[in-house]
Amino acid sequence: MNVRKFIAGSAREALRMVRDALGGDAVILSNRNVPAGVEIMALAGEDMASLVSPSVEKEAEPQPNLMAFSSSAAAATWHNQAGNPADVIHAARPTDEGASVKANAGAAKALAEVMDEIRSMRGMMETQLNEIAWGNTQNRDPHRADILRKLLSAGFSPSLSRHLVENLPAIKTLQEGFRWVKSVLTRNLTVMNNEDEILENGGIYALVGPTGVGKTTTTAKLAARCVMRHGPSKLALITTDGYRIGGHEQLRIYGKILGVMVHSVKDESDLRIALNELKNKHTVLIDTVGMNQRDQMVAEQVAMLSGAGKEVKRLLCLNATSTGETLTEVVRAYQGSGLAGCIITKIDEAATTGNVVDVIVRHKLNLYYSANGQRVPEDLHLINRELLIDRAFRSLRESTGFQLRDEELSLVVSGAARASQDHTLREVNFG
Ligand SMILES: Nc1nc2c(ncn2[C@@H]2O[C@H](COP(=O)(O)OP(=O)(O)OP(=O)(O)O)[C@@H](O)[C@H]2O)c(=O)[nH]1
Ligand SMILES: [Mg+2]
Repeated sequence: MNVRKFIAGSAREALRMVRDALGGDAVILSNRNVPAGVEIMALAGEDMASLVSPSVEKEAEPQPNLMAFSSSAAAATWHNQAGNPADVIHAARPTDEGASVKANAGAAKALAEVMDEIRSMRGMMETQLNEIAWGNTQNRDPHRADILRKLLSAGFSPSLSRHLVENLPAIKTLQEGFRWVKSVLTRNLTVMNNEDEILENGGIYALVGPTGVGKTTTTAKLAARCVMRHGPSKLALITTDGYRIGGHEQLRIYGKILGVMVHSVKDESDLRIALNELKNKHTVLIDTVGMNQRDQMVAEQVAMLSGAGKEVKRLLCLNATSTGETLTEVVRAYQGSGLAGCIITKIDEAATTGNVVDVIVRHKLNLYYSANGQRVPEDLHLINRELLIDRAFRSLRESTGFQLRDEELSLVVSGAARASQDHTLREVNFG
Protein backbone atom coordinates (compact mmCIF):
# COMPACT_ATOMS: atom_id res chain seq x y z
CA MET A 1 0.00 0.00 0.00
CA ASN A 2 1.48 3.29 -1.06
CA VAL A 3 -0.06 6.14 0.91
CA ARG A 4 1.09 9.53 -0.32
CA LYS A 5 0.98 12.95 1.20
CA PHE A 6 0.04 16.12 -0.75
CA ILE A 7 0.35 19.63 0.63
CA ALA A 8 -0.97 22.73 -1.14
CA GLY A 9 -2.25 26.20 -0.39
CA SER A 10 -5.90 25.23 -0.86
CA ALA A 11 -8.03 22.07 -0.82
CA ARG A 12 -8.77 22.53 -4.51
CA GLU A 13 -5.08 22.70 -5.39
CA ALA A 14 -4.22 19.70 -3.19
CA LEU A 15 -6.99 17.64 -4.81
CA ARG A 16 -5.69 18.57 -8.25
CA MET A 17 -2.25 17.30 -7.24
CA VAL A 18 -3.80 14.04 -6.01
CA ARG A 19 -5.63 13.56 -9.28
CA ASP A 20 -2.55 14.32 -11.37
CA ALA A 21 -0.37 11.94 -9.36
CA LEU A 22 -2.76 9.08 -8.60
CA GLY A 23 -5.53 9.41 -11.16
CA GLY A 24 -9.27 9.90 -10.93
CA ASP A 25 -9.80 6.77 -8.82
CA ALA A 26 -7.60 7.95 -5.97
CA VAL A 27 -8.91 7.31 -2.48
CA ILE A 28 -8.57 10.15 0.00
CA LEU A 29 -7.63 8.89 3.46
CA SER A 30 -7.43 12.14 5.38
CA ASN A 31 -7.59 15.87 4.97
CA ARG A 32 -6.48 18.49 7.48
CA ASN A 33 -5.30 22.05 7.73
CA VAL A 34 -1.55 22.50 8.20
CA PRO A 35 0.51 25.69 8.46
CA ALA A 36 1.34 25.50 4.75
CA GLY A 37 -2.31 25.10 3.75
CA VAL A 38 -4.08 21.77 3.34
CA GLU A 39 -2.58 18.31 3.69
CA ILE A 40 -4.24 15.34 1.99
CA MET A 41 -3.23 11.70 2.45
CA ALA A 42 -4.27 9.62 -0.55
CA LEU A 43 -3.96 6.18 -2.06
CA ALA A 44 -4.10 5.17 -5.73
CA GLY A 45 -7.30 3.32 -6.68
CA GLU A 46 -5.46 0.16 -7.63
CA ASP A 47 -3.68 0.12 -4.27
CA MET A 48 -7.02 -0.60 -2.64
CA ALA A 49 -6.44 -4.18 -3.76
CA SER A 50 -3.78 -4.48 -1.09
CA LEU A 51 -6.45 -3.93 1.51
CA VAL A 52 -8.32 -7.11 0.56
CA SER A 53 -7.03 -10.70 0.24
CA PRO A 54 -5.80 -11.84 -3.17
CA SER A 55 -8.57 -14.44 -3.46
CA VAL A 56 -11.09 -11.64 -3.49
CA GLU A 57 -10.21 -10.46 -6.95
CA LYS A 58 -11.64 -13.58 -8.53
CA GLU A 59 -15.00 -13.15 -6.91
CA ALA A 60 -15.34 -9.44 -6.66
CA GLU A 61 -14.62 -8.02 -10.06
CA PRO A 62 -14.33 -5.22 -10.68
CA GLN A 63 -12.51 -4.18 -7.52
CA PRO A 64 -14.76 -2.06 -5.41
CA ASN A 65 -13.78 1.49 -5.96
CA LEU A 66 -14.62 3.19 -2.70
CA MET A 67 -14.58 6.70 -3.89
CA ALA A 68 -13.59 8.52 -7.00
CA PHE A 69 -13.62 12.24 -7.35
CA SER A 70 -14.86 14.11 -10.34
CA SER A 71 -12.23 16.23 -11.93
CA SER A 72 -14.61 19.06 -12.75
CA ALA A 73 -15.26 20.28 -9.22
CA ALA A 74 -12.42 18.96 -7.20
CA ALA A 75 -13.87 19.45 -3.79
CA ALA A 76 -17.49 19.46 -4.73
CA THR A 77 -18.50 16.17 -6.26
CA TRP A 78 -17.75 12.91 -4.57
CA HIS A 79 -19.18 9.62 -5.69
CA ASN A 80 -19.38 6.85 -3.17
CA GLN A 81 -19.57 3.91 -5.47
CA ALA A 82 -19.37 1.16 -2.92
CA GLY A 83 -22.35 2.39 -0.91
CA ASN A 84 -21.35 1.18 2.53
CA PRO A 85 -18.66 -0.97 4.21
CA ALA A 86 -21.00 -3.96 4.29
CA ASP A 87 -21.07 -4.07 0.47
CA VAL A 88 -17.33 -4.00 0.34
CA ILE A 89 -16.95 -6.62 3.04
CA HIS A 90 -19.43 -8.80 1.20
CA ALA A 91 -17.42 -8.43 -2.00
CA ALA A 92 -14.35 -9.49 -0.08
CA ARG A 93 -15.68 -12.92 0.96
CA PRO A 94 -12.87 -15.50 0.54
CA THR A 95 -13.12 -18.63 -1.57
CA ASP A 96 -11.22 -20.70 0.99
CA GLU A 97 -13.26 -19.69 3.98
CA GLY A 98 -11.35 -21.33 6.79
CA ALA A 99 -7.96 -20.00 5.78
CA SER A 100 -8.98 -16.45 5.00
CA VAL A 101 -11.37 -15.64 7.82
CA LYS A 102 -8.69 -13.88 9.83
CA ALA A 103 -7.29 -11.97 6.89
CA ASN A 104 -10.75 -10.86 5.87
CA ALA A 105 -11.66 -9.71 9.34
CA GLY A 106 -8.60 -7.46 9.22
CA ALA A 107 -9.46 -6.25 5.74
CA ALA A 108 -13.06 -5.60 6.72
CA LYS A 109 -11.97 -3.57 9.72
CA ALA A 110 -9.56 -1.55 7.60
CA LEU A 111 -12.25 -0.92 5.00
CA ALA A 112 -14.75 0.11 7.63
CA GLU A 113 -12.22 2.57 9.01
CA VAL A 114 -11.56 3.97 5.54
CA MET A 115 -15.27 4.34 4.93
CA ASP A 116 -15.73 6.14 8.25
CA GLU A 117 -12.90 8.46 7.34
CA ILE A 118 -14.43 9.12 3.94
CA ARG A 119 -17.83 9.88 5.43
CA SER A 120 -16.43 12.31 7.93
CA MET A 121 -14.41 13.95 5.16
CA ARG A 122 -17.44 14.28 2.98
CA GLY A 123 -19.33 15.97 5.82
CA MET A 124 -16.39 18.27 6.43
CA MET A 125 -16.17 19.23 2.78
CA GLU A 126 -19.88 19.90 2.49
CA THR A 127 -19.62 22.15 5.51
CA GLN A 128 -16.61 23.95 4.08
CA LEU A 129 -18.30 24.48 0.73
CA ASN A 130 -21.36 25.81 2.51
CA GLU A 131 -19.17 28.17 4.46
CA ILE A 132 -17.48 29.39 1.29
CA ALA A 133 -20.83 29.85 -0.45
CA TRP A 134 -22.20 31.78 2.52
CA GLY A 135 -18.99 33.83 2.79
CA ASN A 136 -19.47 34.91 -0.84
CA THR A 137 -23.09 35.87 -0.18
CA GLN A 138 -22.00 37.85 2.85
CA ASN A 139 -19.44 39.80 0.84
CA ARG A 140 -21.79 40.40 -2.07
CA ASP A 141 -24.80 41.32 0.01
CA PRO A 142 -24.07 42.44 3.57
CA HIS A 143 -27.77 43.21 4.22
CA ARG A 144 -28.51 39.52 4.10
CA ALA A 145 -25.93 38.83 6.77
CA ASP A 146 -27.44 41.57 8.96
CA ILE A 147 -30.93 40.13 8.57
CA LEU A 148 -29.71 36.63 9.28
CA ARG A 149 -27.92 37.75 12.43
CA LYS A 150 -31.05 39.54 13.67
CA LEU A 151 -33.23 36.50 12.98
CA LEU A 152 -30.88 34.23 14.91
CA SER A 153 -30.57 36.71 17.78
CA ALA A 154 -34.35 36.92 17.95
CA GLY A 155 -34.48 33.19 18.62
CA PHE A 156 -35.52 31.91 15.18
CA SER A 157 -34.00 28.59 14.22
CA PRO A 158 -30.98 28.55 11.88
CA SER A 159 -32.93 26.54 9.30
CA LEU A 160 -35.93 28.91 9.11
CA SER A 161 -33.59 31.94 9.21
CA ARG A 162 -31.53 30.53 6.37
CA HIS A 163 -34.65 29.65 4.40
CA LEU A 164 -35.93 33.23 4.74
CA VAL A 165 -32.62 34.83 3.80
CA GLU A 166 -32.15 32.51 0.82
CA ASN A 167 -35.55 33.51 -0.52
CA LEU A 168 -35.16 37.21 0.18
CA PRO A 169 -35.77 39.14 -3.06
CA ALA A 170 -33.26 41.77 -4.22
CA ILE A 171 -33.38 44.61 -1.71
CA LYS A 172 -31.92 48.10 -1.69
CA THR A 173 -32.05 48.84 2.01
CA LEU A 174 -31.95 46.89 5.24
CA GLN A 175 -35.37 48.23 6.18
CA GLU A 176 -36.83 46.90 2.97
CA GLY A 177 -35.38 43.46 3.76
CA PHE A 178 -36.80 43.49 7.28
CA ARG A 179 -40.20 44.52 6.00
CA TRP A 180 -40.20 41.50 3.69
CA VAL A 181 -39.06 39.07 6.42
CA LYS A 182 -41.68 40.37 8.84
CA SER A 183 -44.43 40.18 6.23
CA VAL A 184 -43.56 36.55 5.42
CA LEU A 185 -43.54 35.61 9.11
CA THR A 186 -46.84 37.42 9.66
CA ARG A 187 -48.42 35.69 6.67
CA ASN A 188 -47.37 32.29 7.97
CA LEU A 189 -48.70 32.81 11.47
CA THR A 190 -52.27 31.53 11.86
CA VAL A 191 -54.21 33.18 14.66
CA MET A 192 -57.72 33.22 16.06
CA ASN A 193 -59.02 36.48 14.61
CA ASN A 194 -62.21 36.74 16.53
CA GLU A 195 -62.69 35.72 20.15
CA ASP A 196 -66.25 34.68 19.31
CA GLU A 197 -64.70 31.48 17.99
CA ILE A 198 -64.24 30.39 21.58
CA LEU A 199 -66.54 32.66 23.63
CA GLU A 200 -69.65 32.59 21.38
CA ASN A 201 -69.38 29.13 19.92
CA GLY A 202 -68.45 27.53 23.24
CA GLY A 203 -67.56 23.84 23.44
CA ILE A 204 -65.20 21.81 25.54
CA TYR A 205 -61.61 23.02 25.75
CA ALA A 206 -58.72 21.34 27.60
CA LEU A 207 -55.56 23.25 28.42
CA VAL A 208 -52.59 20.94 28.14
CA GLY A 209 -48.83 21.29 28.41
CA PRO A 210 -45.74 20.60 30.50
CA THR A 211 -45.49 21.36 34.22
CA GLY A 212 -45.74 24.93 35.40
CA VAL A 213 -46.35 26.56 32.01
CA GLY A 214 -49.44 28.37 33.26
CA LYS A 215 -52.33 26.02 32.43
CA THR A 216 -54.31 26.64 35.62
CA THR A 217 -53.73 30.38 35.53
CA THR A 218 -54.71 30.54 31.84
CA THR A 219 -57.81 28.38 32.49
CA ALA A 220 -58.82 30.91 35.16
CA LYS A 221 -58.19 33.84 32.80
CA LEU A 222 -60.30 32.17 30.09
CA ALA A 223 -63.00 31.29 32.60
CA ALA A 224 -63.19 34.92 33.68
CA ARG A 225 -63.66 36.02 30.06
CA CYS A 226 -66.48 33.48 29.60
CA VAL A 227 -68.17 34.64 32.81
CA MET A 228 -67.89 38.27 31.75
CA ARG A 229 -69.63 37.45 28.47
CA HIS A 230 -72.32 34.94 29.58
CA GLY A 231 -72.42 34.88 33.37
CA PRO A 232 -71.29 31.98 35.60
CA SER A 233 -74.14 29.56 34.92
CA LYS A 234 -73.12 28.77 31.33
CA LEU A 235 -69.63 27.65 32.32
CA ALA A 236 -68.21 24.59 34.07
CA LEU A 237 -64.65 23.88 35.12
CA ILE A 238 -63.03 20.46 35.35
CA THR A 239 -59.63 19.61 36.76
CA THR A 240 -57.75 16.37 36.13
CA ASP A 241 -55.27 17.38 38.82
CA GLY A 242 -56.58 14.88 41.36
CA TYR A 243 -53.45 13.17 42.60
CA ARG A 244 -51.26 16.04 43.73
CA ILE A 245 -51.80 17.31 47.26
CA GLY A 246 -53.87 20.43 46.87
CA GLY A 247 -53.71 19.99 43.09
CA HIS A 248 -57.29 20.96 42.47
CA GLU A 249 -57.39 23.65 45.17
CA GLN A 250 -55.88 26.33 42.93
CA LEU A 251 -58.67 26.04 40.36
CA ARG A 252 -61.32 25.62 43.07
CA ILE A 253 -60.35 29.01 44.50
CA TYR A 254 -60.63 30.67 41.09
CA GLY A 255 -64.00 28.86 40.62
CA LYS A 256 -65.23 30.22 43.94
CA ILE A 257 -64.26 33.77 43.01
CA LEU A 258 -66.09 33.45 39.67
CA GLY A 259 -69.07 31.54 41.11
CA VAL A 260 -68.43 28.52 38.87
CA MET A 261 -68.52 24.86 39.99
CA VAL A 262 -65.25 22.93 39.71
CA HIS A 263 -65.39 19.17 39.10
CA SER A 264 -62.47 16.88 39.75
CA VAL A 265 -61.92 13.79 37.59
CA LYS A 266 -59.41 10.96 37.93
CA ASP A 267 -59.67 9.01 34.71
CA GLU A 268 -61.38 8.61 31.35
CA SER A 269 -64.59 7.12 32.71
CA ASP A 270 -64.83 9.89 35.33
CA LEU A 271 -64.35 12.45 32.58
CA ARG A 272 -66.99 10.78 30.43
CA ILE A 273 -69.50 10.93 33.28
CA ALA A 274 -68.65 14.54 34.12
CA LEU A 275 -68.94 15.70 30.49
CA ASN A 276 -72.26 13.92 30.19
CA GLU A 277 -73.56 15.64 33.30
CA LEU A 278 -72.36 18.98 31.98
CA LYS A 279 -73.77 18.54 28.47
CA ASN A 280 -76.04 21.56 28.87
CA LYS A 281 -73.21 23.94 29.64
CA HIS A 282 -72.28 26.34 26.89
CA THR A 283 -68.56 26.06 27.69
CA VAL A 284 -66.53 23.55 29.66
CA LEU A 285 -62.88 24.29 30.43
CA ILE A 286 -60.64 21.42 31.53
CA ASP A 287 -57.44 22.20 33.43
CA THR A 288 -55.13 19.23 33.05
CA VAL A 289 -52.25 18.10 35.21
CA GLY A 290 -48.87 19.17 33.86
CA MET A 291 -46.57 16.50 32.46
CA ASN A 292 -43.01 16.41 31.26
CA GLN A 293 -43.23 16.07 27.48
CA ARG A 294 -40.88 13.07 27.60
CA ASP A 295 -43.25 11.15 29.83
CA GLN A 296 -45.26 8.27 28.40
CA MET A 297 -48.22 9.59 30.41
CA VAL A 298 -48.63 12.42 27.91
CA ALA A 299 -49.88 9.94 25.30
CA GLU A 300 -52.26 8.49 27.90
CA GLN A 301 -53.58 11.95 28.69
CA VAL A 302 -54.14 12.67 24.98
CA ALA A 303 -55.98 9.33 24.69
CA MET A 304 -58.11 10.14 27.75
CA LEU A 305 -59.19 13.50 26.32
CA SER A 306 -59.81 12.03 22.86
CA GLY A 307 -61.82 9.09 24.21
CA ALA A 308 -64.15 11.06 26.48
CA GLY A 309 -67.17 10.60 24.20
CA LYS A 310 -67.41 14.30 23.31
CA GLU A 311 -65.22 16.50 21.19
CA VAL A 312 -62.57 17.96 23.49
CA LYS A 313 -60.49 20.65 21.80
CA ARG A 314 -56.96 20.68 23.15
CA LEU A 315 -55.13 23.97 23.53
CA LEU A 316 -51.40 23.61 24.10
CA CYS A 317 -49.72 26.13 26.42
CA LEU A 318 -46.30 27.04 25.03
CA ASN A 319 -43.97 28.71 27.50
CA ALA A 320 -42.18 31.48 25.59
CA THR A 321 -39.12 31.17 27.83
CA SER A 322 -38.40 27.63 26.56
CA THR A 323 -35.91 27.04 23.77
CA GLY A 324 -37.08 26.20 20.26
CA GLU A 325 -35.82 22.63 20.68
CA THR A 326 -37.82 22.12 23.87
CA LEU A 327 -40.94 23.65 22.34
CA THR A 328 -40.59 21.39 19.29
CA GLU A 329 -40.46 18.36 21.59
CA VAL A 330 -43.50 19.65 23.46
CA VAL A 331 -45.53 20.06 20.27
CA ARG A 332 -44.57 16.60 19.05
CA ALA A 333 -45.48 15.00 22.36
CA TYR A 334 -48.82 16.76 22.75
CA GLN A 335 -49.91 16.82 19.12
CA GLY A 336 -51.73 13.47 19.15
CA SER A 337 -54.33 13.38 16.42
CA GLY A 338 -54.38 17.18 16.25
CA LEU A 339 -54.42 20.23 18.49
CA ALA A 340 -57.15 22.85 18.19
CA GLY A 341 -54.46 25.44 18.79
CA CYS A 342 -52.01 26.93 21.22
CA ILE A 343 -51.57 29.74 23.73
CA ILE A 344 -48.24 31.46 24.35
CA THR A 345 -47.58 31.87 28.08
CA LYS A 346 -45.00 33.84 30.06
CA ILE A 347 -44.15 36.03 27.10
CA ASP A 348 -43.35 38.75 29.66
CA GLU A 349 -40.47 36.65 30.99
CA ALA A 350 -38.97 35.69 27.62
CA ALA A 351 -35.74 37.36 26.48
CA THR A 352 -36.44 36.20 22.92
CA THR A 353 -39.75 35.31 21.30
CA GLY A 354 -38.59 34.19 17.85
CA ASN A 355 -38.25 30.66 19.25
CA VAL A 356 -41.93 30.26 20.09
CA VAL A 357 -43.06 32.02 16.88
CA ASP A 358 -40.77 29.73 14.84
CA VAL A 359 -42.31 26.59 16.36
CA ILE A 360 -45.86 27.84 15.85
CA VAL A 361 -45.17 28.74 12.20
CA ARG A 362 -43.48 25.42 11.46
CA HIS A 363 -46.23 23.34 13.01
CA LYS A 364 -49.00 25.53 11.63
CA LEU A 365 -50.62 25.82 15.03
CA ASN A 366 -53.61 28.09 15.40
CA LEU A 367 -52.56 30.70 17.95
CA TYR A 368 -55.42 31.73 20.26
CA TYR A 369 -53.93 34.06 22.88
CA SER A 370 -50.73 35.15 24.53
CA ALA A 371 -50.33 35.55 28.30
CA ASN A 372 -47.97 38.17 29.65
CA GLY A 373 -48.27 37.97 33.42
CA GLN A 374 -49.78 36.36 36.49
CA ARG A 375 -52.80 38.60 36.88
CA VAL A 376 -56.18 36.95 36.37
CA PRO A 377 -57.91 37.89 34.14
CA GLU A 378 -55.98 40.92 32.84
CA ASP A 379 -52.86 39.25 31.47
CA LEU A 380 -54.39 37.35 28.55
CA HIS A 381 -54.51 38.96 25.12
CA LEU A 382 -55.77 38.30 21.65
CA ILE A 383 -53.01 38.13 19.08
CA ASN A 384 -52.01 41.02 16.91
CA ARG A 385 -49.76 39.28 14.41
CA GLU A 386 -47.80 42.37 13.37
CA LEU A 387 -47.12 43.35 16.96
CA LEU A 388 -46.06 39.82 17.90
CA ILE A 389 -43.58 39.65 15.01
CA ASP A 390 -42.34 43.19 15.71
CA ARG A 391 -41.79 42.27 19.32
CA ALA A 392 -39.55 39.38 18.31
CA PHE A 393 -37.09 41.86 16.79
CA ARG A 394 -37.38 44.53 19.45
CA SER A 395 -35.05 45.09 22.39
CA LEU A 396 -32.48 42.48 21.47
CA ARG A 397 -29.58 42.92 23.81
CA GLU A 398 -26.31 42.98 21.94
CA SER A 399 -23.96 41.84 24.68
CA THR A 400 -25.41 38.65 26.11
CA GLY A 401 -22.73 36.41 24.62
CA PHE A 402 -25.36 34.67 22.50
CA GLN A 403 -25.00 37.05 19.57
CA LEU A 404 -23.06 35.83 16.58
CA ARG A 405 -20.09 37.51 14.96
CA ASP A 406 -19.73 37.54 11.15
CA GLU A 407 -17.29 34.65 11.02
CA GLU A 408 -19.57 32.59 13.26
CA LEU A 409 -22.62 33.15 11.08
CA SER A 410 -21.26 30.96 8.31
CA LEU A 411 -20.72 28.12 10.77
CA VAL A 412 -24.32 28.24 11.93
CA VAL A 413 -25.69 28.59 8.44
CA SER A 414 -23.59 25.82 6.96
CA GLY A 415 -24.83 23.46 9.67
CA ALA A 416 -28.50 24.39 9.21
CA ALA A 417 -30.69 22.06 7.24
CA ARG A 418 -31.73 23.25 3.82
CA ALA A 419 -35.46 23.66 3.37
CA SER A 420 -35.49 20.67 1.04
CA GLN A 421 -34.26 18.51 3.94
CA ASP A 422 -36.63 20.00 6.48
CA HIS A 423 -40.22 19.16 5.64
CA THR A 424 -41.59 21.68 8.17
CA LEU A 425 -40.16 24.48 6.03
CA ARG A 426 -41.38 23.36 2.63
CA GLU A 427 -44.75 25.01 3.00
CA VAL A 428 -43.57 28.44 4.10
CA ASN A 429 -45.59 30.88 2.01
CA PHE A 430 -43.52 33.72 0.59
CA GLY A 431 -46.51 35.47 -0.94
N1 LIG B 1 -44.79 35.85 34.43
C1 LIG B 1 -45.79 35.03 34.17
N2 LIG B 1 -46.13 34.09 35.06
C2 LIG B 1 -47.15 33.28 34.77
C3 LIG B 1 -47.87 33.37 33.57
N3 LIG B 1 -48.81 32.39 33.57
C4 LIG B 1 -48.67 31.73 34.73
N4 LIG B 1 -47.68 32.25 35.48
C5 LIG B 1 -47.18 31.82 36.78
O1 LIG B 1 -46.52 30.58 36.61
C6 LIG B 1 -46.69 29.77 37.76
C7 LIG B 1 -47.30 28.43 37.35
O2 LIG B 1 -48.58 28.67 36.83
P1 LIG B 1 -49.71 27.54 36.85
O3 LIG B 1 -50.92 28.15 36.22
O4 LIG B 1 -49.87 26.95 38.20
O5 LIG B 1 -49.04 26.50 35.88
P2 LIG B 1 -49.58 25.05 35.51
O6 LIG B 1 -49.24 24.81 34.10
O7 LIG B 1 -50.99 24.91 35.90
O8 LIG B 1 -48.67 24.16 36.46
P3 LIG B 1 -48.87 22.61 36.80
O9 LIG B 1 -50.32 22.42 37.06
O10 LIG B 1 -48.02 22.45 38.01
O11 LIG B 1 -48.37 21.86 35.64
C8 LIG B 1 -47.59 30.56 38.71
O12 LIG B 1 -46.75 31.23 39.61
C9 LIG B 1 -48.27 31.53 37.78
O13 LIG B 1 -48.66 32.72 38.45
C10 LIG B 1 -47.51 34.40 32.64
O14 LIG B 1 -48.06 34.56 31.55
N5 LIG B 1 -46.45 35.19 32.99
MG1 LIG C 1 -51.98 23.53 37.19
